[in-house]
Amino acid sequence: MQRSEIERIKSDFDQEIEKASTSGELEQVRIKFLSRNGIVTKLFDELKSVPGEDKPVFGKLLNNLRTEVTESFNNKKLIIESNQLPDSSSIDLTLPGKGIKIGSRHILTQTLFEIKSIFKGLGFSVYDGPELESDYYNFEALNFPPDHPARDMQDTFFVSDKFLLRTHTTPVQIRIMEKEQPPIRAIMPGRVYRNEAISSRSYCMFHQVDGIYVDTDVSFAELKGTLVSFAEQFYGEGFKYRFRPSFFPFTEPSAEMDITCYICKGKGCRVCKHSGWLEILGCGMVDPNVFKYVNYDAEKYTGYAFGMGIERIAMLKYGIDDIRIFFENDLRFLKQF
Ligand code: 2NL
Repeated sequence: MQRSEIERIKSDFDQEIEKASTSGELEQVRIKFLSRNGIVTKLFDELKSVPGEDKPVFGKLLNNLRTEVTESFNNKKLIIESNQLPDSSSIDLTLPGKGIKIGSRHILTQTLFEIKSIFKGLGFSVYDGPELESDYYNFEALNFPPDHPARDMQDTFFVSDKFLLRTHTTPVQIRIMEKEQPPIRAIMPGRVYRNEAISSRSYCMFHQVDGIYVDTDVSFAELKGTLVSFAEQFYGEGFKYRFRPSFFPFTEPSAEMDITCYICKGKGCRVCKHSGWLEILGCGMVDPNVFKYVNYDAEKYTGYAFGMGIERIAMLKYGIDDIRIFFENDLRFLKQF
């Protein structure tokens, strides 16, 4: 055994451990130098044939070699392992996960859900109808005289002579009455379109809920009772209400319902234009002319009907002063609900 041999083995090992870059290559180095038949282990066997007086010197050299080789092997092992993906046993399943951000329903959808649920509780069914309507369902069957201003091109998006984007959800009522016989108790929520100048108060598209109840002996008192019950559930109790005479082509008599402005509690503010009242919906007794179009016996049946704009209701409830903000998808607005 010679000192130079030990030094050569050390420098061979250094070169090979430097080159090893995977745990497979590292294992090859371990087998070559450190296993039971490895080069370093074998050197210890050769120590037996070293003359007695040289033994302490070579024993020390070999021990140093083994310590250095083992140490640099372990260091390299740590480096290679830390670059690899952790195996499943090193994943801490008790760490808190990354939160998934979920969205929320649009404030108009929330308002609509609430309105629907209140009317369902009062015995109404919910119906749906087409947004592309015919002039017949949108106007004629609802008793709009041929020269009524609402038929004017300025208010209505006509698609052709006969077809248009519905200006209210009331035409769905006609479709239901054509198919079903009284008693009918139904609401129709949906999107409607108006060809109006866009401002903070009106937009070219909005949402409406229309309701109707037809049976024998339906009275205006029942209409009031139903709508007051709706308002109490939607706005909470403790407000005053009033019905003012109004006009719609499809109801006679017609009325609009006001409730105490709950922003100022009736004292007068910007939202209620200093009147203390908020108009929340239009209503009336179904005009017998409408019954003629759907072949209902106007002598036998009476009905009440009402309609409300969902944007308007939400604006009043939450103090929103510009209708356009509902459709801008600005998260700073949407996140508040
Ligand atoms: C409003 C007013 C209203 C109706 C809708 C209706 C339906 C049939 C017959 C008669 Cl089938 N009327 N619906 C009645 C009165 C008013 O809506 O201001 N809507 C936003």
